[in-house]
Amino acid sequence: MIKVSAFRWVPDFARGLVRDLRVRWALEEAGLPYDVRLLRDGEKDTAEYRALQPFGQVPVYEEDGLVLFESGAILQHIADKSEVLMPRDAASRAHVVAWMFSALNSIEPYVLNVVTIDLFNADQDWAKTRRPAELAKVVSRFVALNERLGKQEYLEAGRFTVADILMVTVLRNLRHCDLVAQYPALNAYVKRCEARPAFKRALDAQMADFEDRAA
Ligand SMILES: N[C@@H](CCC(=O)N[C@@H](CS)C(=O)NCC(=O)O)C(=O)O
Repeated sequence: MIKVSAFRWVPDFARGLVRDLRVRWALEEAGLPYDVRLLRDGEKDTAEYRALQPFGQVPVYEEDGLVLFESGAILQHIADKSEVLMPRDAASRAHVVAWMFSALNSIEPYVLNVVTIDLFNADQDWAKTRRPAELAKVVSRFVALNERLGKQEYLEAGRFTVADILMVTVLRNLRHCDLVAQYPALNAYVKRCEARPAFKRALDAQMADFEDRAA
């Protein structure tokens, strides 16, 4: 049975955003059952876990002796098992992979820079100075994404693919603000993807796995 690592506990602001969600969503879309390895406090930094994930992060994916880290690589591996997630013709596949990299490489870092400012450093002078420039980088990419998604429902291949899982889970990191909502086609795209039953099952499963602790 496939096994995915996840945190037993994270603070509320991170619930529904932790990257095992991407893996759960892809597995749900592909119809592949999985177990979850819930990490207790400190377990991510044990030698045993670091042997699976060198940076002590989630998710780790285990399947019949295969161990993978990096959510993008894990999603590509899952997508290779299911045409639901990845078209089989070479050109379409290459384009979907390009959008996977785009979500992780051209969008996620800029989105996370804004998140880092807004959620962890909003009161700092450096953050106030830096935010407009970081916002501008996100905006320039959102303008392009909004234009594309105004013409087509999904990023590539004329249908939902694994690239959409990555893009939407990246964009969800901005749920604390109205940045995505300012771009109607982009906003509709996120909602369209989040309305998929597989997403709801994945999100419910991640949320159900978190342990409640007294504040
Ligand atoms: N590039 C990695 C990033 C993994 C990552 O940042 N995971 C976070 C949770 S979403 C984590 O484990 N953070 C704890 C830490 O970095 O110590 C991937 O996509 O798998």
